[in-house]
Amino acid sequence: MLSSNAILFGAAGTTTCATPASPYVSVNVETDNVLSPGESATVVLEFTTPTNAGIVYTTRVLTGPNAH
Ligand SMILES: [Ca+2]
Repeated sequence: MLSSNAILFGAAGTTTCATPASPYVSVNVETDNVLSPGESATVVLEFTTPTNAGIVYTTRVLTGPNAH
């Protein structure tokens, strides 16, 4: 979820498999394409806020084939 006054910079698209529809980025989990036990991934989210007002967001992790 992302407040309507903000845009996720570099979003790959918008989720379609799980509501609410949300902008998403893909996470690099190495060449096996799996986030395995003990493995970690870091994601930097950048937002554009045309009004410079505060924004609200929550994150989700979706996985599986065509998880977005
Ligand atoms: Ca991996």
